[in-house]
Amino acid sequence: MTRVFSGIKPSGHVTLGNYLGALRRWAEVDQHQAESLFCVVDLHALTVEHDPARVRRLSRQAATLLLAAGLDPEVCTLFVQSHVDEHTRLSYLLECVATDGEMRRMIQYKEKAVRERERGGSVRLSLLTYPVLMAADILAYGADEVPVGDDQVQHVELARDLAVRFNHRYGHTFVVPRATRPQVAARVMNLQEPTSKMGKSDDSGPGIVYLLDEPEAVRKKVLRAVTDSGRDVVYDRAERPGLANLLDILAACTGGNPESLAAVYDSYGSLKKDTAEAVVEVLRPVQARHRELCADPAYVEGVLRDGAEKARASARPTVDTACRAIGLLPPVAEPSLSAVR
Ligand code: AQP
Repeated sequence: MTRVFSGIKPSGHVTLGNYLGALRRWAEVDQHQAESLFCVVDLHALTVEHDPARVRRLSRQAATLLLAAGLDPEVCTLFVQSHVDEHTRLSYLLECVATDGEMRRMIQYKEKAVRERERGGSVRLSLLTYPVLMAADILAYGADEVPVGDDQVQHVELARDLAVRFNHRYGHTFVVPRATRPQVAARVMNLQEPTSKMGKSDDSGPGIVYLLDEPEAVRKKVLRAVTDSGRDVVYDRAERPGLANLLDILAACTGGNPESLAAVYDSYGSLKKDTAEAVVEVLRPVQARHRELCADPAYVEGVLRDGAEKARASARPTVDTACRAIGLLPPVAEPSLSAVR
């Protein structure tokens, strides 16, 4: 059976981009078609300036939202990355296979390093190396597929490269994974800056729709989305990015196709209005379920505890094999009682 792994980083409130690009597919498709593991990748949230209490809060919230979005712990494994030591064990081994140049080419590193410097902070070493940790997240579970939005495809390609290199040098150890992307809304853009991705750790603003936004806030943000100076409604990502973003969002929310939807509209106003309502309707059941789950935190904790146990059992054999393959001595077993006597 195909195995799927993916994760979400508690670096901010979950956005419509996260939902349309990743979460919804995990819940509606992946968990039913594959042996699936989904993870709140909290260690990744420590790579930039962070508030410890906020990361804990956001980790709980992300896990609750994954369940609210429809992940079913009866059919998939849901857990928190830092609860499973195998991720960091394997990450170091993969750092011994990755190169400095490879890390410095990562687009997210370049963009986030600039942003950290602009905010007056320093760039943490972990921001450079976290794509290796992400490779470990994926390879530890022998995942065949990694469903992600566009922005994470480069990192999954790195995981592929490291798997191939490790296998070549030290013997076959890892499954070589591949990224899968949604057909529409693989990169939802900021409504106010439609040439930039809608990012959860961006300074919050009217261009970002959060999964827990009230309907009125959603309507306001979508109705005020920056569009282009033209009047006709056409789908052209390069020349009309604001319009294309709205058509992508509408298509993703209604199951349509952005090009065909463009032909249905003759004004920006009606497109915005329908898009706003479509988003409100998509978020409504997720928000309702989130409210129910918030009233039962013990249930969420139980899911995460059981998930971590299952994840550990699943990752340990592969990580142990990788340790042996790369040249580490197996730990010396406890002497048995009879041998001591
Ligand atoms: N704007 C987006 N459109 C489509 N998919 C997106 N994803 C993120 N933003 C968009 C996908 O959501 C999944 C979880 O993302 P992540 O937690 O790994 O964070 P990220 O990819 O680094 O992007 P974010 O959410 O904007 O966080 P920050 O601001 O901290 O970088 C992934 O599959 C991602 O592709």
